[in-house]
Formats: sequence, structure tokens, C-alpha cells
Amino acid sequence: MKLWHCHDARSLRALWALEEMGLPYELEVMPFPPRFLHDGYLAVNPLGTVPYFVDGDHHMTESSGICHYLVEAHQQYLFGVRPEAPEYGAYLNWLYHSDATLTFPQTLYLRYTQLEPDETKALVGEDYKKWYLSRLRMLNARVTDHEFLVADRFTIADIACGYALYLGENLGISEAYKAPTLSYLERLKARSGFQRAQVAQRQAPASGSA
Ligand SMILES: N[C@@H](CCC(=O)N[C@@H](CS)C(=O)NCC(=O)O)C(=O)O
Repeated sequence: MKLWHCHDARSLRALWALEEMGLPYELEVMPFPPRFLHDGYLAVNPLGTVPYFVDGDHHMTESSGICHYLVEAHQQYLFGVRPEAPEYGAYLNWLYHSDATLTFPQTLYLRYTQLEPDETKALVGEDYKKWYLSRLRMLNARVTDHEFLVADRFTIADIACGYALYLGENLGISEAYKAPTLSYLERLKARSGFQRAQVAQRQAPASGSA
């Protein structure tokens, strides 16, 4: 398996999952955005985004989808929920929620306040920040009286949604997180799998700067 990654980008979901599962993988860490700063990356992934992931004939570009793939294709059910379990619907819902509902407005905040800043777009960015924070309502309610999102154990749903919380922290917009959400994020970051992913992304040889 090979994962193309940029430091702390959404590909961290896949890297964190690989580390939690203890699966062997090759990691290529590129400068961000790789579309411009990593020669030849568009030939690998025409979208130019990270993650890009290859396992044999399987090629994937969706961070939460890769986590799901690893559970199913590599039989990592310790980190997943089987269809016959009562929590299966909730599990899939959190997995999709992580990117479609949470990371989506964060990306627009990042784009309009940091990557392409100008006065008008900054207002749009601020609006998406508020939108993102209001969308944490469901997660906050859940972690107020549960240690993890589903099945009373750590799963890839925690990786997928936990990454969105971590991205919010890196974007400097976590000051509005409620106390249960903040403690949940701290619990996730304290995991050895998360720490190993951090070490892996720091230690991988840098490649392909333009
Ligand atoms: N839905 C995809 C989105 C992938 C994505 O947009 N990744 C961002 C990094 S967080 C990226 O590569 N942006 C650079 C670009 O669009 O050129 C996922 O969850 O993996």
C-alpha cells in the first residue's frame, strides 16, 4: 500500500488509520499544495489533491473512504462496525458526516481566509467558519456522555470526525469548541496511533519540491 500525503492534510485520516491498524505502508510526504509544488503529481492523481492511495489495483482519493476500505478489505473490524451490528447506520453516518458536513465548510474557510485572501472573500470565509462551528452540534451532544462516537469503542468514525476537529484547531477556529468536544479531541490526540502518525509524517523523507 502507498499513501501520498501532505503534513496534517486530510490524508492524515488514512495515515492515522494505517498506524492504528498496524498495517504496512509506504508514505510519500509532499509540500502543499502538491498540484503546484510536487513535480509529476498530476500524473499520479489528476485531481491534484491528497490523499492519494493505492493498494494493488485499488486507487482512492477520499480520506474517509480509505479508512472504510482498510476496515473492510483488510478485515480490521476492531476499528469498524459490521453491517449486522445495531450501530452500523450511526457508524456510516459519522463516517460520511466527517467530510461532507464538517470538513467541507472548513475548506471554504481555509480557502477564502488563508489561501486566496481578499476583503470580500474573507467575509465568505468567516461565514463558513460559523457554519462549521454550528455543525458541531450533533458531535458535541454525542461526546457529552460518550467516550467515542459509536459502539462505545474507538473506530474509524472517530478518526474521520476527529481529524475535522484537529483541522479546526490548526486553522485557529477551535476556540469556540464546547468543553465536551475539546476533551474528546484531546483524548483522540493522546492516542498512540495518532502520535505515531505524527512521527511518521515528520520522519518520511521530503520529496519533489518544485
Ligand atoms: N473529499 C476529499 C478531499 C481531498 C482534498 O480536497 N484535499 C485537500 C487537502 S486537505 C487538497 O488536496 N487540496 C489541494 C488542492 O485542492 O489542490 C477527501 O476527503 O479526501
